[in-house]
Amino acid sequence: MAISRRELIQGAAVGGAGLVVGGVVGKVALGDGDGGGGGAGGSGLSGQAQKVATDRKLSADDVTRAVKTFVPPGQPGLDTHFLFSSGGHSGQILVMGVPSLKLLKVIGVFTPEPWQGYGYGADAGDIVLRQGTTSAGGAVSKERGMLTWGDTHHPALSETKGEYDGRWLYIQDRANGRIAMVDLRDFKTKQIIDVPNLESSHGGCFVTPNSEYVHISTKTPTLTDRSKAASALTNFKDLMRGYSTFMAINQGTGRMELDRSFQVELPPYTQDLADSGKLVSDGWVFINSYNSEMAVGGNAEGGVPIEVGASKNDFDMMHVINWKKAEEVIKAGKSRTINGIKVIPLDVAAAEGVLHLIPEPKSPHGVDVAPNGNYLCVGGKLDPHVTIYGFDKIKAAIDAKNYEKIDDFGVPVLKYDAVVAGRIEVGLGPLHTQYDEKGYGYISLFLDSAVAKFSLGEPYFKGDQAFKLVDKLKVNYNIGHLVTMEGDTVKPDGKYLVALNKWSIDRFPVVGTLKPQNFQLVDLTGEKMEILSDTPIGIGEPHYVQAIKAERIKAWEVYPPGTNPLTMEKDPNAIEDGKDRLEKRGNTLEAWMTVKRSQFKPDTLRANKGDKVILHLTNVEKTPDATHGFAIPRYNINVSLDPGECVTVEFTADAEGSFAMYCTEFCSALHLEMQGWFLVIA
Ligand code: CUK
Ligand code: CUA
Repeated sequence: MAISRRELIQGAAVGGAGLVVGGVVGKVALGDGDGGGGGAGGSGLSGQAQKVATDRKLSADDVTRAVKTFVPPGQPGLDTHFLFSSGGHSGQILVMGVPSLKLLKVIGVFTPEPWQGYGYGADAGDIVLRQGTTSAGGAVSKERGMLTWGDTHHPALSETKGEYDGRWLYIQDRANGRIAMVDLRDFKTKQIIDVPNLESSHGGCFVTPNSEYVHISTKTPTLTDRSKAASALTNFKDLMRGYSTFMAINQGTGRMELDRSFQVELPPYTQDLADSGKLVSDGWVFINSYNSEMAVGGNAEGGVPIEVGASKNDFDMMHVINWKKAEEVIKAGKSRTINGIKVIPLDVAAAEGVLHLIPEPKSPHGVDVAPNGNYLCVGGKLDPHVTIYGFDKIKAAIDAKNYEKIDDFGVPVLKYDAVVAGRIEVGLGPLHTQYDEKGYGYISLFLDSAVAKFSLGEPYFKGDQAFKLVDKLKVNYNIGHLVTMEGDTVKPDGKYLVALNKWSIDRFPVVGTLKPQNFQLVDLTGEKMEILSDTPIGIGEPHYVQAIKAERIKAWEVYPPGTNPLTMEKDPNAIEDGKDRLEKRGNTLEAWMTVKRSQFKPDTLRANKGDKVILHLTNVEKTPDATHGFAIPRYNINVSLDPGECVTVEFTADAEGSFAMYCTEFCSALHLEMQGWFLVIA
């Protein structure tokens, strides 16, 4: 099945002419019953159900689809999986149920989130957002002020032995090269780190199989000396570098620890998607790249646009990193500390066998490791094939030093023919691959607006059953990522796939000029893939999603009394019911307040203009869902207090007047009475 480089280039040219294989198009059932079942009359329904189906013009197929995805009132357990979706430009994470695709939660991450009071009023969210702007890497951000926006792309659930364990969730900010950690006990963001030496990011996040590290690498390379911007593009090769970052995870808290983290310096290509090895390839990570041409654009200065310059070569380079070896190199003291993180320089990485490169066809996009850890599927983007590498072959080529050349940066490039296990023509614009438990891969085809299903090789399929296109499904439209249930763990859970479509065009009512994204739920249980539902996403452009079995999530319903969500421990300023008090010391007003149905105690706060105000608020409720809010109009203060939660708000009373502080959650029949006065006296 291995194909020589010459054949490959010729094949790509032919394939580029638009040969579409398979041609299985999902038949869309319209209201008039052309869905194959001849209207609901053929459905075997009886009585009232039949009448409703007929009245609503639902075909038999529609009824089947509805039955497969319906979650009846009061039966949340019928959603068997959770989706954790990036929110794209919203800087958030969306949590949805599968198969209903109902939205369960929006988690504020890089963007203030008003309902949860995330980032309004010196509460935990505010602290996290602030730290996420000014932590180690944030040189630019420190000068420019607090970042209140991020572009979330790739969520990563924590893993134990290559399976999701439901403890933590990480996500990266593609725009600013930052990474965040969410605790799945309370679904709240606990930490944002501005990763040193990353101006932007793409590769990652993903965790290593036992959550030792969460990985994040550069997108566009970073200028290594900020004072040399004038020659950044003319001296690109010397001044710019990529970085692969291994953020060490504290096994108790899930937090990332910069002093145990490290980076591997990379050539200034544009590093793209990345994935972690698992099982046989545990200890390794793989990062795609494009623009190995190092095109810099400059169309106004006589140069060619980046899209042209970056598409010149027939091959780009996959980066193969041995992180266990990298750990040894660091232990041996061969790293340098740059901006607060240990970095293995490019020449050391090459010399010590930490970094190898592999040619990959034409500006690829996703690299995804199969459940057995041996196959790496690369989506060609500009090449109509999925190229499947074998880790066994990669390992053998590294051991035998089977190099095609040493590149300009001193990094050995493995022989392409020696490491490819198979190539399958799948269609136009292949991007990302997911897997099921039977040895099939599912790859998204952006240009074809389709999902292609293909078979892997041994041990899953042998002989002519291996590396074959077996099904193709049209989706609506222009699919980016896709996700199968637990599809990038060592044990995928089959059943469903969700297609994350960038364009929805005619799938939803017109809601103005910006159209929703379209999540399409696909049934994988039959011989042919089949679309079950469309769900509009109207809050940013999700990129990647991970799907986890619902039973793995063990979220809390109430906090133990007085818990500070930042530490998940009892806050020293938390109080019990009846222990409220108030202190005025010089220019400081400090209050320990209780919050419960339906009053704040104390409910009157008197400050002098210019005073520092410190409010410790404890929600003393123990009832699930008994959340209260606390808002002070005009002061932009708005926090949410879940049952048991303790939050501290600090600000300066700089505007005089009377301000009616109030509870923002409709918590009881006397919710409207849950208010008080904040008086600022000149
Ligand atoms: S990228 Cu968005 S479609 Cu950031 Cu994962 Cu491929
Ligand atoms: Cu408390 Cu409304």
